[in-house]
Amino acid sequence: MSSPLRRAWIPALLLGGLLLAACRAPAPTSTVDPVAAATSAMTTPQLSGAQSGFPAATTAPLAGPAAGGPVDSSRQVFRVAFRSAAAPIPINRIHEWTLHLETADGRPLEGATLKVSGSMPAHRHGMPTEPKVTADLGGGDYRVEGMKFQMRGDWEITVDIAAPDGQSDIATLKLVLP
Ligand SMILES: [Cu+2]
Repeated sequence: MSSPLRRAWIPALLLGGLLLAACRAPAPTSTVDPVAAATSAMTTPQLSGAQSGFPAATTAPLAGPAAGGPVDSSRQVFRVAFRSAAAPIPINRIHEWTLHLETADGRPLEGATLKVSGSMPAHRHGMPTEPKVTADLGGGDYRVEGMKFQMRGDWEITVDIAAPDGQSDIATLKLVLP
């Protein structure tokens, strides 16, 4: 689990009713174990700085945003965008996402069956949770609960999509958590 993670802690406003984060000295570089850091982040929440907004690119990794996409699914059958309820995307905290699905021609995809999972391909591990789609919100929006990232770095979120008309495809959202 060694990882060349950057330890650039950035004092940040904490969301979700947490108190304003106090300014802290930067954590020591290169000696912080990611798991220990994640545990520390749980007791002393510190969210990373990150951009937000919808990048135009559909294939480049999304640089730690709280929202992104749309990206095309692998066979260009669907398009998928996401928004995290917690911004910036937190480390080691369960939070909720909303996925927005469209057909290739831009119509909202309602009534789809989705499976969501996440992985860090370079580390060959997944998320510590199994996210669940808990609501079809209409208009192509779906609520996903149980999102949790235990490490900073490069993630891939895989969305397995089965449309009511029988079409299916897989979309991959690439994400960098700084
Ligand atoms: Cu990892």
